Amino acid sequence: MMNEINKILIANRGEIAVRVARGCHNCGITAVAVYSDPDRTAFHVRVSDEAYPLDGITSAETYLVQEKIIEIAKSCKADAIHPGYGFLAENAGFARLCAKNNIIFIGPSPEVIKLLGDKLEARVAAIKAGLPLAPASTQDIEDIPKAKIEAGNIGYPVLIKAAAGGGGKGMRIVNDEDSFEAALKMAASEAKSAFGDGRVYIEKYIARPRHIEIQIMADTHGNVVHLGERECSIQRRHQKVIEESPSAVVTQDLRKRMGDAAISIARATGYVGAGTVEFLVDEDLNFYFLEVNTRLQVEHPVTEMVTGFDLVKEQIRVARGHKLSFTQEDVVQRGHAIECRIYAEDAAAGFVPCTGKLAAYQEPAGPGVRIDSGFLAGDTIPVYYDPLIAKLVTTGRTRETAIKRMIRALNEYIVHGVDTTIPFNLLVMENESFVSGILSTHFIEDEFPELADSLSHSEEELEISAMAAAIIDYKQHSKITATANKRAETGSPWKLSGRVSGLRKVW
Ligand code: MV4
Repeated sequence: MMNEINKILIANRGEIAVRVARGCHNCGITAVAVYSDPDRTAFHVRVSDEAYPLDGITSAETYLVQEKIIEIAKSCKADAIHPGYGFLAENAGFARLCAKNNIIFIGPSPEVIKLLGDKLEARVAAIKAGLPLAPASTQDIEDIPKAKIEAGNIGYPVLIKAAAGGGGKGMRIVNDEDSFEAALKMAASEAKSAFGDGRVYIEKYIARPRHIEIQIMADTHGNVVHLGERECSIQRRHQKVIEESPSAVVTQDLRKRMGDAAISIARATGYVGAGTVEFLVDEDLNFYFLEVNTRLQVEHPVTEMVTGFDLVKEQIRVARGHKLSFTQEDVVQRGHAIECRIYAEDAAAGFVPCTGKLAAYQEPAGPGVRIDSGFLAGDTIPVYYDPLIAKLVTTGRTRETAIKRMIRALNEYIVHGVDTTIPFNLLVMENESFVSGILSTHFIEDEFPELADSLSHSEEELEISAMAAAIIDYKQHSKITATANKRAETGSPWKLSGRVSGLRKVW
């Protein structure tokens, strides 16, 4: 059952589209880009062999329109679609639509995407596969008195999670029985309006956990392997900022147990392709299953750097129906890799996007430096999408060397025209707790308490600001032709939107 793949349509933009195009070229495959109006001259378009317009501006008009992408794939005779991450990557309906049109979707089957996308079903699968989980309610909550009894049995504090959520969306911590009922109702109604699915469940709240995930790869011949862990504890608003492999706390024994657990759920669900099994690790190094991400993740390069495998190339092998190019015995983590995400954001103002023109842009290089980026000097970072500019990865024989190289590379990085998270990343690299490997998902609040206020912007506030920034950007475009010059005079539309007013710079 070999599938011929000579041409792949990349249904994404930015650094991941560039990364996938490189993977295609490493396999001798033609890479096809699609692009929105603002991305017409983007780097991902330039590195691809063919490119087709999606005619529109926002994600909802372009990268998310399944029919447009399928239409282009058919007319250019692409054999497969790689979704990257975000957009259509974990969309079971899109994977099904690809199959219906005889196009290979590079990822697991629609059934597996759907099953693991439902956090309650994923939990059931994990229990069946024998994975350790935090104590939790067994089903979604229907009856409030019953739920209260369950919460009491689990023991406060508990965390209410949305079945359709994931990535931290729609979660609520409840510290005592008195606040339980109101929190439950709020969580359910938020989940209903955010996901169209109000099902929620209760889990024991694990205090100060680390977020450690296992990379898995599975082929269609029954081979399932893990490629060790990534520690992703440093995050804000459930968005990761810095990731590394190996984790400072994972021993060979813990790695084997977490890896075996990840392989078990992959086998139990019939997983195919690249995936990530997320765990929380508590202060006593107990680990608890969280969820499975059915995509190639942003932070996959740290795994590539310590294992030496090209994950996109392996994804393509699997999609072709070939066996993985290696077995579990071949997987050895060598040295250390750290990734800093370079966002066009003002970290001091609570990581608010700060898009605009990269008036000057020069990436660092040298021993132990890898950069996956989506932009070139002179490019404008559009307001409409994720403001990730690049991922800076450094490696070394030891964690200490990787950190030193990261400091050197961050200092070498030249970005003029937008604020970036480079200064914040530098502060972390020089932070005593980070250097000692003392991490938790509360790292940023703990170590940078002055950011706490601005980090508590609600999802709603951020969304309103994003809309305001887009409107201002649109107006600037329609009024004048020399947008770049105008933008230089007026500054970032995010700032004009008033989002950052009243917020204080802390460095
Ligand atoms: C938790 C938790 C504590 N206890 N579950 C957030 C993302 C989503 N995948 C699950 N998350 C959490 N689940 C229990 N039972 C704490 C978090 C959590 C978190 C997890 C990983 C990375 C960052 C986080 C930040 C805050 C909370």
